[in-house]
Amino acid sequence: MGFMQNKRVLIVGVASDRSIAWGIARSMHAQGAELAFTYQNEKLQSRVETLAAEAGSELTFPCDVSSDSDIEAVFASLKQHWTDGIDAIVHAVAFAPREELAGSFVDNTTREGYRTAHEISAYSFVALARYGREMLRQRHGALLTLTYLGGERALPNYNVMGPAKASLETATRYMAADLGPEGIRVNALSAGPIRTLAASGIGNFKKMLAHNEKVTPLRKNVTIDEVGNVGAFLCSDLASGVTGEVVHVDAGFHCVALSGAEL
Ligand code: NAD
Ligand code: 0WE
Repeated sequence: MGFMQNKRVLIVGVASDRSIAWGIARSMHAQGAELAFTYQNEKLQSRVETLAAEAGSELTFPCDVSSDSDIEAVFASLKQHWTDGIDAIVHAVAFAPREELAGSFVDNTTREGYRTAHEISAYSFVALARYGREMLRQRHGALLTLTYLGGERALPNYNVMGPAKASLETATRYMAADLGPEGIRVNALSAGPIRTLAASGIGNFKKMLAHNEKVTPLRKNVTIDEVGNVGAFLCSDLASGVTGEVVHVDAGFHCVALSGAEL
């Protein structure tokens, strides 16, 4: 029996079969979870429906996370199918204007870009918790978000996404403190770089992956399945004592200052 048997999970952030959210969904499905998915827009609808079917799910709902009414509608619909609540919500969403993910942070970060990055990449996690709170409370559920080391340390081009991830990680701790008394856990998973749609078109991403593979303690890049397994664990009862945590799934990159390979 899988460790997510009888668990009901909402997955927000699948765009393709390379999405980190898809890696998490696949792992959860393998462990027996029942899944529901949202898709950002009609362009992604059929792709998400196909992937959902692969994971044994017919529950897909439109949701642009910048819209409170979209988020509210997702839980209203979900309640019709899952009347006694939900066990987990996975948030794997980020966005900043492309022009701001390159070059000088100070010169290229606009008021509007900063606002957008924070709204879509950080506030949306809080919004999902607000609207999902009652369903999560019913089953002592868990919330999980995806973050990146760029929220802790500066690196080229990540720019405005850095402060947005820092905000997301701090929100994770405040949410853990707020929702803990209701038995709801809140964690973040900090993944190493992975080639997904969100990484496509990022300058030098290929170089970054090649460099990473040489310098991480494990001397490799992580896969969406490796991230997926830890995501499933964090949303399961195996992690019943873990909340407010940021778990790195990055082949150890965060823990070294020099790899030793360059000496
Ligand atoms: P992805 O492109 O597959 O997923 C990003 C998702 O965000 C897409 O499904 C997209 O539809 C969704 N999205 C963007 N704006 C939205 C909106 N307004 N409403 C609803 N959905 C919206 O890329 P990914 O790499 O799987 O990204 C998932 C998460 O993982 C992000 O939070 C990202 O920051 C994080 N992450 C990615 C990496 C990496 O290297 N790929 C590393 C660490 C963390
Ligand atoms: O969080 C991310 C990327 C998120 C992202 C990606 C895009 C591309 C398309 C946010 N907004 C947009 N806007 C778009 O128009 N990652 C962790 C992946 C990533 O992005 C980088 C990285 C890594 C890693 C950008 C620069 C340097 C490293």
